[in-house]
Amino acid sequence: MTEQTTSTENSVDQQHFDTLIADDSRIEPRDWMPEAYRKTLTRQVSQHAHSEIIGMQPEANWITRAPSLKRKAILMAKVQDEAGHGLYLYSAAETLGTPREVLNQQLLSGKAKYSSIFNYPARTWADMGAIGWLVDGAAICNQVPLCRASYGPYGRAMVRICKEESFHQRQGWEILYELSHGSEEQKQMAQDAVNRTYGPALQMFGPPDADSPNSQQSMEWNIKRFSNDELRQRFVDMIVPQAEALGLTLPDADLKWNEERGHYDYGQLDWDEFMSVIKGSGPCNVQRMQRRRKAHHDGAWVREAAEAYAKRQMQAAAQAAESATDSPEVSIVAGRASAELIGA
Ligand code: FAQ
Repeated sequence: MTEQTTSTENSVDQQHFDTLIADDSRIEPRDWMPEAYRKTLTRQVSQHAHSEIIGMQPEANWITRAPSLKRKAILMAKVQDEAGHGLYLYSAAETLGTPREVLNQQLLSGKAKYSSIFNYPARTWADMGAIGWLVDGAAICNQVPLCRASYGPYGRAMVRICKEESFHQRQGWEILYELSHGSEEQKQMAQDAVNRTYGPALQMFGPPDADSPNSQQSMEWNIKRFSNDELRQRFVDMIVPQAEALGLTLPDADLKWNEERGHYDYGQLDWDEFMSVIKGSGPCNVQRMQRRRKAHHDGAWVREAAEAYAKRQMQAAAQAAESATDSPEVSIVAGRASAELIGA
């Protein structure tokens, strides 16, 4: 192929891609896409998958200490849902061309990021409520627009994830409601969990727009539909009345309704702390990574067994197909079918 043909093909491909984006259509794995689009999606989707997997840890820690059988069953179901989200997202990321083992290795080696929020400890049972209400709440706010992400497999995965996250948020809100309407000690425990989770939950939306290197391009490609600050504002506006309904306060002295803007103003977040957490120095970064590496190591036999089983199934299917074509009866039926196909 000459160089000229290649560049003509590239520009035709690029035009087709640009048209799909301009029409707010979907890019599918079979479609040509610019390398930078593939790269940013692989980055975002895999980081999202890693977050779901690491995000199981703070809550899994409380399964054995849930205050009742019902609470334990609900929490177990929620943590399993998060594992499922990780799996849908790894599958979506793989359609962009990077194998799951490579993505996993990026997490285990500490090269890949995952959400800052999961590097904070879950100190009391009330944290299960605060995580559900605020962390899953922030996740929904951020992820509902991602259901319309331009990359088909990501957008479709997000639809199911968001439905499950809504249940997660409700169960968290309900835990906090029970506690905040219980004894004084329980109410204090709920308030303390909210005080500790509020700031880090607001930081889940990412750095302020002025310091977000990826936002503009991701919005031009219809991956992100709103900026980090727009979604953060939406979240604050959503949780203020919910906190009132819970009878709890949000730990921000600057939080107040701004009539002119039609939104709540809120105070500065600690962005130095955020940067230190995403660079690996949060309170639980080391512990989270140690636990993940151990789980990966301990799960080696499961992966080996699953691989051996899949190989045997494939061999059995290939053998069955071979003996079926050897049978004269099948050959006659197959011959008839092909004759019908060509109209003979
Ligand atoms: N933590 O230029 P931007 C959940 C990084 S799932 C750590 O603004 P972008 C469910 C960012 O990667 C929670 N790193 O980046 C659950 C980038 O680094 P890079 C996860 C962060 O991509 C609940 C750099 O900073 N959700 O909670 C964070 O345009 C309960 C510059 O930032 C998703 O992943 C952070 N908070 O916007 C599970 C949603 N923020 O790669 C279990 C999908 C930013 O250039 C229990 N992702 N960074 O080195 C997104 O929407 C976006 O990727 C953002 C970041 C909004 C997170």
